[in-house]
Amino acid sequence: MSGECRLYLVTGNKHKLEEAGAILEPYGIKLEQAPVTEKLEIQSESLVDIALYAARDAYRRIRLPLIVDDSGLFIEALKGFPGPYSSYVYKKIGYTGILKLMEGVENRRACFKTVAVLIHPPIEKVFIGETCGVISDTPRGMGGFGFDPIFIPDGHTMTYAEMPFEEKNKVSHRYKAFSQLGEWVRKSRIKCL
Ligand code: ITT
Repeated sequence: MSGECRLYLVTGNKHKLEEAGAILEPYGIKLEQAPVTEKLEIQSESLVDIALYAARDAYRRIRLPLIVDDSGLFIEALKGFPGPYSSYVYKKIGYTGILKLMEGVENRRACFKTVAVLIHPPIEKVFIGETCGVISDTPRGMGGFGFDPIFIPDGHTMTYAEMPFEEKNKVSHRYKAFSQLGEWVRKSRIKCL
């Protein structure tokens, strides 16, 4: 790879774009919002399948080197719920709904996962990041987005939403997936726009 590399993120979520963009910057990658923001979301238990399907569909439509980020919160006591349904569940019941489901539940273990799929034909690569921790008893913090106010990553006392942007971006599931992606692009010989 030489010079700057421009890649497109297919998302309607500006927080994802900000976080992933900041993670990829040190790798010489400029992340831009793709000209399509709607992802085709199939129903599946697998984030990898959901992300791959959405990425292939988006590529057919825009024909630009792109990334799809599909993420989810997997709560052990709820058998992995909301997992692949996180987006829908967040819109319907939000984190307060999740806290209600967790009332009186002692096991508060949970993991956030990000699957980032890069499509740059003929290349198709999948990068996975996971950060585990616990669900807090009450929502805390104003930063971040989604379920951030109720997730405390292992080794920390703050929720993601209490952490400064840079700190969440050093420990998060998204950081783990996108830093692998950045590393891979840096080492590869893909041609960039
Ligand atoms: P796009 O599909 O347009 O990219 P989305 O927000 O719908 O945006 P997902 O399908 O990946 O994204 O849904 C995952 C949901 O999980 C999302 O709506 C958030 O509520 C939540 N989520 C994902 N990443 C998160 C993070 O870093 N912190 C907190 N919540 C997150």
